[in-house]
Amino acid sequence: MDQEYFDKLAQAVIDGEADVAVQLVNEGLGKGVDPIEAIEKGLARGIMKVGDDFGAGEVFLPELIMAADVMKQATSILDEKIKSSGSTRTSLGQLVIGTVKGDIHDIGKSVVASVLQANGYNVEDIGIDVAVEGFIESVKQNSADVLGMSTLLTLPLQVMGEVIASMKEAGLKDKVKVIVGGCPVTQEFADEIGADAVGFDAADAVKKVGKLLGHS
Ligand code: B12
Repeated sequence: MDQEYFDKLAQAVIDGEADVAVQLVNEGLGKGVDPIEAIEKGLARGIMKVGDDFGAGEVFLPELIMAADVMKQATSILDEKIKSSGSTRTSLGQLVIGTVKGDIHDIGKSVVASVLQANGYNVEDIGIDVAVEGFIESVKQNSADVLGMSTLLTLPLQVMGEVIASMKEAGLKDKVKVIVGGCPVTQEFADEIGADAVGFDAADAVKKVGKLLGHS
């Protein structure tokens, strides 16, 4: 697909036009567009623009919510496509992934979950606003090889450190690798809290999880 197509996708998010976005996504899939490219080159550019304008006080929360809803509707179609593309392989490992307590952002985390699944991992997505105990329980229940935690907000960052401390107390940290991600998460922060890796986007997540589990 050409740049004009990705620009139209971004614009549909900026304009808050769900019908247009869904139509464009379906048209694109019909023409063989790569669903990850549609998210990263199209929809994500749109939502980042709205996010920057929101940060600058140029757009307000209702518009941000509307744009996020368009993004969510369009990505859910693409997520299904991404997941189904990897469904026939044997599992390379079990992951648990969630957004930490205090944060309800789930678009990026869900994209990462779908892309990891498409790349051969079993992924248990435990959702948003997950407390320390929620992560620990799910890691145990799923016998996870890797735990992924996401946050886009500054305040809930500390929860990531609390989860790792709790994993150490429960004797889980030696067996389970931890990868963290989201826009405020840096390599320095990951090192500070004792995470094993940080992923900056979905492709990076696949690369880093592969490395953690010795697949690459
Ligand atoms: C969409 C959005 C929303 C939507 C969320 C809808 C949803 N269902 O998720 C809504 C409107 C609900 C929302 C609400 C709020 N938001 Co908001 N939101 C955004 C926005 C514009 C885009 C986020 C997004 O979806 N990006 C697209 C995806 C694809 O990218 P991504 O999330 O970064 O994920 C990628 C990587 O980070 C990475 N990744 C992410 N997670 C993980 C996890 C792992 C394990 C790995 C390996 C990688 C990884 O891979 C992903 C794929 O490439 C951002 C702007 C920004 N710069 O991020 C603001 C932003 C995050 N929001 C912000 C704020 C302030 C809020 C609110 C507090 C606003 C308010 N006053 O109520 C509330 C939060 C309430 C709460 N308690 O959580 C601020 C945060 C500032 C800060 N540093 O704390 C931002 C930065 C906007 C801004 N410029 O001010 N928001």
